[in-house]
This record gives sequence, C-alpha cells and structure tokens, in this order.
Amino acid sequence: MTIGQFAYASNTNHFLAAAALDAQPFAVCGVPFDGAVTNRPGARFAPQEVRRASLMLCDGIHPHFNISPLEYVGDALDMRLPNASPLPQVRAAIEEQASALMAAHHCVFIGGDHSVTLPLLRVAKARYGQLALIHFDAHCDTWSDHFGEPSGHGTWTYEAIQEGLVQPARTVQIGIRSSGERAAREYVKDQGGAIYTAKSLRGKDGDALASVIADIKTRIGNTPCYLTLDIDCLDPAFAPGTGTPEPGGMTSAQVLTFLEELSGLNFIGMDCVEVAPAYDHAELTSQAAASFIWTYLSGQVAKLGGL
Ligand SMILES: [Mn+2]
Repeated sequence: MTIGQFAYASNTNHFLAAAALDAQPFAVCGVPFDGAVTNRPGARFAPQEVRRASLMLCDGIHPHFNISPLEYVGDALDMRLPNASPLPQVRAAIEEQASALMAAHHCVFIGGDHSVTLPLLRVAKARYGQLALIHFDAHCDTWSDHFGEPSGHGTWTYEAIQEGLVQPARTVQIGIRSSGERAAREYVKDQGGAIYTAKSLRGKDGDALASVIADIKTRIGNTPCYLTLDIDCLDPAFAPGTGTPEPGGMTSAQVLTFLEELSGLNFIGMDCVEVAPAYDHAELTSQAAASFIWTYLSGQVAKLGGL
C-alpha cells in the first residue's frame, strides 16, 4: 500500500509531507482549535484522526469520479494556534496561515470547531471578491450572540452575512434541525438564501434529491463557492463523535449524493469541522469525514485539464 501525504501525516513526519506540498494544486490542513464550543470539546484532535481514517482511501480510485486525487494533494500539516488566547487572536492566526496556503493551493481545512470557518471565509472573500456558501449542519449557526459572548461556533454564519463575506442569496444550508428561536433558525432564508432542513430531506436520496440539487445549482451559478461541512449534519448513528449531536439527521449516502452531484460548482475551498474523536465509536465519524473530503477532492481533481 502506498501511504500518501493525505493518508497519514503528523508533526512527526512533517519533513516528508512539507517537501511534497509545494507543487501540489490541492492542500489539506488541520485547524486544531476547539475553544469556542458550547457543549463537548475535543474537535482539536480531529485532524490527526481524519488523516488516519483516510488511510484506506489512498491507494484507490474514486468509484464515482474514476480518479485518485492523491498525487495532486499535499498535506500542510496543522496550523500552529494560540489555543489559550481570546478568539479574535486565534482567528487572526488562522487568517494569516490560511492566507498563505490559499494563495498557493485549493485548500481543504480539517477543524476544529465551527468558529474556524469565519476567518477562512475572510481569507476566501479577500481572494475571490464574492462568495457563495454551501453549509451542511444540524445547526443554523446564525445566533447573534453566543450565550452572552459575542462570537463562537454558533454565530459564524450570522457574522459572515453581517460582514458581507458571503452573498446571502447564494447561501445554502442543508440538514438544519436543532432547537433555536425562529429569528436564528430562519435567518438565512430571511436574508434571501435557502435552507433545506433535515425534515425536508427525510427519506430523499438519489433521484429524489434531483430537484433540490438543480435548485442549488441555479441559485449559486458560477460564483466562487466555499463548502463548509459540519459533521453533525449527519445523524449521530453515522457520526456519534461530535460535540453537539442532534438526532434525526442526514445519512452519509445523502451527503455523498450532494457532494457528487454538486462537484461541478465553482468550488474554491472546503472545511470539515466538529469531528470530536473522544466521543466516536469504531472511527465512524472520522471515516465519514475522510470519505467526504476524499469525495470533494476527487470531484475537484477530476475537473483539472488532461485527466
Ligand atoms: Mn453543528
């Protein structure tokens, strides 16, 4: 078996990975921060577990896209973050490191809790000027405060719209189902975006999702699009290892259908967040995250010329 850069890397073999990163069009980078959670911490340990879970994907050809992304992907290892500092300082450190990476690569970031997405969007907005957003999550993340604090992992979507980082009409949420006041739950829709709740998706997969996928494609068009995938969009049966689980969620197959069918959008980056390995069972959650990242990368690599 070939062990690729995405297959397994840690700070103990970074010479091998860093040497291979320079020329790669795609990069995977860990963002090991979980200081902004409302419930169970532990997502800072996700990057190493998702890398490890990717091991068995790495000498294979993706069954839908019929390519292996591995030779196009380098591992940028994990960001170095001031974990005991206030959130604005952590986010500034993320912005600085992400800015350098996104200037050189199409990046996939492995969180970390969902608060890391806001600085990643700031970098993407500065780079691309306008952004669409596809947001898989059980939670709307549009609360205007975080239990009395100004910001956290449940406010970043609200902040991104308030800051003008994403176009509200081209913001799409998928899998939403948590409790919350109406103003937060419906915020994206009130701003002109789309929300596909978990309830609206129950029992739908494959061809039954075709009209939803067509509507998303029409809404986003060719606008540069950022994908953020909170692993808690999945039902806890598929992803128990997360900080804020919400029963009644999506299946892994549903998420894969979206990722496969939307791969032609003008994606400019992705993150997968909120995997918390300490609550996982049989690596179910890290395996799901690794598969989603692999599928996203395969879809994007398949669009490169000459393949
Ligand atoms: Mn969530």
